Amino acid sequence: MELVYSGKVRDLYADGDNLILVASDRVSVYDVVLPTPIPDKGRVLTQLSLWWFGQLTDVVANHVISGTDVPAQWAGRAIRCRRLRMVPVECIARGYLAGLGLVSYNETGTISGVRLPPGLGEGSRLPEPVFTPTTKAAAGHDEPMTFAELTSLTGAEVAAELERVTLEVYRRGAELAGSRGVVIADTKLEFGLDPDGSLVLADEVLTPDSSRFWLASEWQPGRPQRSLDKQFLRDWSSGLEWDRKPPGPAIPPEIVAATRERYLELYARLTGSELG
Ligand code: PZK
Repeated sequence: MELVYSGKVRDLYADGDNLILVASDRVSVYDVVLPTPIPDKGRVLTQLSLWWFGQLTDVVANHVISGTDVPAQWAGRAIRCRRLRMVPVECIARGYLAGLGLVSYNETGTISGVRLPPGLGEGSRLPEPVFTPTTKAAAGHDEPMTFAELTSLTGAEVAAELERVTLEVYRRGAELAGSRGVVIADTKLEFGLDPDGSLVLADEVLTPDSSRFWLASEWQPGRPQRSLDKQFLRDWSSGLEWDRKPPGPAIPPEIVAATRERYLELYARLTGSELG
């Protein structure tokens, strides 16, 4: 199969008219891919994404053709999907302040043009989830875009639909996760258009690689939150003399095992079943 694109932790292949999206066991910390894989991470992310796509079929159509009709070497961690015309925008919904949303709030009191109340801090819950689209920069960093810029890129109708569907996916995901003790602080979605012009949810959805997951019992606004999936890796790596530039350090076996357990626990907690 032809490799179309290779990302930090995932790869995309073409199979005739279809695409095969493959999640690896690679893991990144501080944006650097480490040399040691986390066994089952690719399976957890793929199966979680497939589960969410299924939960969301009444909200939006998705690109999935099959989670099983994939080459045997990628069984469990690949999705066969329709090739779409992609909307070149990262559609982000934020329900809590973290990352670039926090930076924007501290500088301007706003995110994506939406004024927020004063006195919020790191990890604060927002009064309402906010849609914060960003450009997909070919190289370097993604830039926030205004709703007007989104409109000039996609047209008013698609822009309005992107906002509505992104916020609805976030609300539904956050509500379900919340009932199971998990905070979804924010999430990044990607959409395509099918040949008749209708919006289709693509890529991965509500996984720990595309979203910030916190344990509700640990959430405490006013300080950096503990990451549900990567906190062991962060704690271990922050004790090293590593400048957070490539190459990253090899992960010791006990940290690999603890991180793997966290991914499997996250899957079981959200979906209510163990990953086979
Ligand atoms: C597409 N990406 C990002 C995802 C990677 C890179 N259904 C689709 N149709 C057309 N293009 C894409 C998709 C999807 N999904 C997604 N780039 C193009 C990406 C996964 C692994 F390496």
